[in-house]
Amino acid sequence: MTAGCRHYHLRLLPKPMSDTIAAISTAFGEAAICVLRLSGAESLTIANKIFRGKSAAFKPRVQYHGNMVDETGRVVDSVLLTYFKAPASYTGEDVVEITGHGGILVTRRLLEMLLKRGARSAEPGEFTQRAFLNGKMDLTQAEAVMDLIHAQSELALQAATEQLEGRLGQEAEAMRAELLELLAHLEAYIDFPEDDIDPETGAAMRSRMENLGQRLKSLLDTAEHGRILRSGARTVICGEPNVGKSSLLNVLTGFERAIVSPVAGTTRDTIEEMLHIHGLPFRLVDTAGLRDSDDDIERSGMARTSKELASADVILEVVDASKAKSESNRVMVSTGHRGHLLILNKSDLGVHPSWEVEQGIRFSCEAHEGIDALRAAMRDAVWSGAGTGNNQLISINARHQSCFEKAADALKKSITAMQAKEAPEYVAFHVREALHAVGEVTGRVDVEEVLGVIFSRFCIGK
Ligand SMILES: Nc1nc2c(ncn2[C@@H]2O[C@H](COP(=O)(O)OP(=O)(O)OP(=O)(O)O)[C@@H](O)[C@H]2O)c(=O)[nH]1
Ligand SMILES: [Mg+2]
Repeated sequence: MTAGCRHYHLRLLPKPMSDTIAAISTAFGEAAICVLRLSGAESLTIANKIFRGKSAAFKPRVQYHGNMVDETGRVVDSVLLTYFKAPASYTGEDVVEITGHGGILVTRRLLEMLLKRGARSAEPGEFTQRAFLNGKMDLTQAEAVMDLIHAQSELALQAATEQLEGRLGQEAEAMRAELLELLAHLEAYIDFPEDDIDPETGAAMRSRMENLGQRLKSLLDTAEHGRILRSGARTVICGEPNVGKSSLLNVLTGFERAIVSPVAGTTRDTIEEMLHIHGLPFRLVDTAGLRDSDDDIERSGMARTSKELASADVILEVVDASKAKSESNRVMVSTGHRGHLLILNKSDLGVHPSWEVEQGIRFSCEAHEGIDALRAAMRDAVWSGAGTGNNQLISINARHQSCFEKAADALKKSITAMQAKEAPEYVAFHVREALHAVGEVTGRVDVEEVLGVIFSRFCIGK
């Protein structure tokens, strides 16, 4: 994508595609090479205005060596040029890729030269947007490009790759096709108002709708995994002062991230660090110890701790297990939280018998004991479904979630309407709503057109 990847986002509104766009596609900074990209009908003409090589004719997908020269005839860089002829290119338009030397100044100069010769500076995501608008990929794939770039863990990368290959898009399209057929059946009844939906057809349609509802549900179930893969599982370390919370953060991250000291109340503010465990991203938060205190700063630190706990996916409750369990040892967390893990720290000093009844992980920051068990427990706390089911690597994002929720809702209404023997128009209205919502996932909302195609395959009365 363009340099400035961090600001990359997809713009869904169509923009004029008649012009030729140019951008630096590699990251900003010094590197061995840089890649500039042009897309649009004038790509080759514009590039050729400043490219001086042995050949004046460019075969697609062949690299040509030459010099880039400015308007005074001075050589700016020696480059390789590749031409991709429409529609066989990333964007579906004529594309030219120029590989130059990756100096900051030289890269900028090359872009300036292209802009001077008639290209427009591309907006963030515009190459991918063109690919979508030209039908080279659906919306889920365009989003996967973004996920792929931002992926920071193995599983996130794998999920993005699968989405880029079109797994989610195919599932959405299959559901859309099913909804279209249902709609076609319903429309046939609408066209012949004297016919009621006969009970057998009605039952068959209802079971197809229920089946679709199940498929929507299993996709919706992947939303949580999707959120965790994209932004990390929020993991809060909490416990009384001085039990070893900051030490735990340091052990897990592998460096001295937080200050550790024998003085209770050392950590006043929340400290965050990202780490990866078994291919999953965790956003680890070390917090101020919870205890009664008159100190204002410590109290506001504790207020933050409570706030963090409210939104945590995983809670690592640390206790000093070398000391007897007391009421105050375990005050913080209701063990009803799905991701609650009890860490019996300081086990190198011995574990007091009062802890033996607890389901905790024997741990020692000092002796590095229990790390593997903790890592496995953390993975299981957020990724219980991994390795099972067909949707294990489909992990929908918030936009997909909202579309599928709308679809599931509309489908439920249509099932209720069928059960209540409502008029077919009424059932069809909700099926159409579901169809539209599923279509939004892949960006296919030209429902009328496809309806025509489906109808043409049906004979009257069916
Ligand atoms: N023996 C032993 N000492 C530990 C262990 N973990 C931490 N400590 C010691 O316990 C003390 C407190 O550790 P911290 O990590 O600062 O504890 P904390 O829970 O972050 O404390 P606050 O920030 O004050 O709430 C330090 O002196 C650590 O060296 C352990 O596993 N064994
Ligand atoms: Mg601390």
